[in-house]
This record gives sequence, C-alpha cells and structure tokens, in this order.
Amino acid sequence: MSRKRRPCQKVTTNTVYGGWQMTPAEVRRSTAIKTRLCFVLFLIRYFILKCLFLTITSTSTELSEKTCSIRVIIDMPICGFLHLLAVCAGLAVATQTSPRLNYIEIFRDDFNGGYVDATRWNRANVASTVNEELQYYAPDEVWQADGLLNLRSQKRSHGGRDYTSGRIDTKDKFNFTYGDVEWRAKLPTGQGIWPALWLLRGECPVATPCPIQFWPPEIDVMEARGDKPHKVQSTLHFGVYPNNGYVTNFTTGPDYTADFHTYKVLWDPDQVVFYVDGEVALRVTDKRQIPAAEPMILIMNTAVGGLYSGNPDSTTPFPQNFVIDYVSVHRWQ
Ligand SMILES: [Ca+2]
Repeated sequence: MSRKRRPCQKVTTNTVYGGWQMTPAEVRRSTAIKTRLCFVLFLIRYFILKCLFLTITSTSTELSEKTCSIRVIIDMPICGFLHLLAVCAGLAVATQTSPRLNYIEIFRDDFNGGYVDATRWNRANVASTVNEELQYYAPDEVWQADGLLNLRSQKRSHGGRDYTSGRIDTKDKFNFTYGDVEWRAKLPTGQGIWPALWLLRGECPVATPCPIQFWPPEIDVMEARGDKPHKVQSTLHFGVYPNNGYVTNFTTGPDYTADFHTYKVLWDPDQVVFYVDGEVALRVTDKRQIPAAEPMILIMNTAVGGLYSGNPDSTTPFPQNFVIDYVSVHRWQ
C-alpha cells in the first residue's frame, strides 16, 4: 500500500511511510528534517502574517513598507521564539507518542517448544540439484531446542551424497505479498558452508531449479560464505529470463558466525530495502527491478559446497549449526 507523505506527520520508531517500516536511524533523520522544515514554514508564516497585520495598520499609522520590515525583525525574536518553542515541543511529544499505524505482524516463530511447527514449516527431504551443491537435505538435521532453530550440516553419507544439511520453508503453508521480514540468526562457519535466509515464489519446487516462469524474483535477505565470516551479502534477482539480472551488496562487519545478528528486508511497490543489524545494506528503487505483487515464501537453509562458496576441505569443521532465534513478518492490513 502506498501512502503520500505529509509535512509534519507524526513519526515513531514503528511508523510506516510509503508502505515500509522505518528503522530508528531513519526515524531520527526524518524527525530532524521535519523539524527543520517546520522551522522554515513557521518563519515564512510568521513573516507573512506580521506584514499583513502591519500593512493593515499602516493605513492609519502610515507606516512605510521599510518600517514594516524593521518591526518584523525586532518583534520576531520575542513572540516568534515563544511560538516556535510551542510548535517544536508539540512535534517532539508527537514523535515519541504516536501509535503504530496498522502495520501488523502476520507471522512470527520464536522456535520455542521441542518440535518444528509442521503447520508452518516443511523440512526438506531431498538431495539438492542446484548450484552443484553437495548436500542431501535431511529432516533430522532440523530441530528446535532452547528457543532456537538449528540447521545442522554434517559430513555424512546419506541419499547418495557425502554431506547432509537442513532446509525448511513455508511452501503451501505461508506466503505474503509486500511487507517486511526479519530474522535473528548466528551463522555457521568454514570453507564450503553457505547459509541463506531468502524468499522465492511459492510455485518454486524444493531444492531443484525453479521453472523460469516463476524465477526471478528471488530476494536473498542474507547469504554468506563460511570462509568469510565478516561478510554477508544482500541480493535482489529481478527481470524475466533471459533478460534477468541482480543487484547486490556485501556488508563487512563483525564475525557473523560468533554471535546473533539481524537480517531484514522491506518490500513494497516502491522499493526493496535490505538491512543488516538495522543499518541499510542495499536499497533498490528502480521500479523495473522491484518484484511484482506475487506471493513469496520464506526459506532457511545451509548448502554445502557448490558454485557460491566452493566445496568443503580439510579445514572445514563439522558439524556446523546455523542457529535462528526468530523470524517475523509484518505487513499493512
Ligand atoms: Ca527464539
């Protein structure tokens, strides 16, 4: 849903403009801009009203236009400053107290309890046939404990493959069109380890090539190479095959395999914005690249080997765990 912005509109850390949610940093910038805008508008309004008043009174007092200007300058610091304080104080209060505007959490899993919620998630049971990956996705590599979802990767012979790993998705159980998705997760590490948090059209099959009529779009909220623990990648695949393309950005930061971090995307008709730990990692505003209003599903997985990260070697520590604390989806309702 697209909404027009209004000058001096109330803002909060949860306020949504143009259909997407603002981060605290963006709210602070927006508030500063709006405060300056209000100040300028106030000065203009004050000057016009003051001159109108003096112009009227000048018919009896025969004040010249020059005198009017001088009086405005003299009077403004006195009553004008008080007026400005009142306006900006009201703006500041409104900034802190405005309620959330119908931006609804439509999906959330904190991964509490002893079992993966089968009403929401599918645990893949298939060998990957994309990207020259080496793993078999085994359901027993996906489990919950202590409020965390674990996707484990092992060197284990199973289903004709030398490695097993975990993948879950919401195919046929949950999808959404426009909104935001946020994960909090700690990444696995090691050569040939490829964790990902991403979105695909619901029609795409599990772990096999998606038919070209359904791909792109693909929104890779986070993917990373286990041998580069200080980098995460944000990517939007767009277009219609064979005229498809992608925009991407690498974020360099702390060791993302050492602790939990947040990965988020906002998707609406006007833009797609990726965040890492609340900071913008990639913003796409070209309407030709923004996914159309198609239902998208959530996917979490760890690939082992393949075209993105290369194959594991003797340095790769096994087993590896991709640990997810929560996933949350919001959308205008
Ligand atoms: Ca949790």
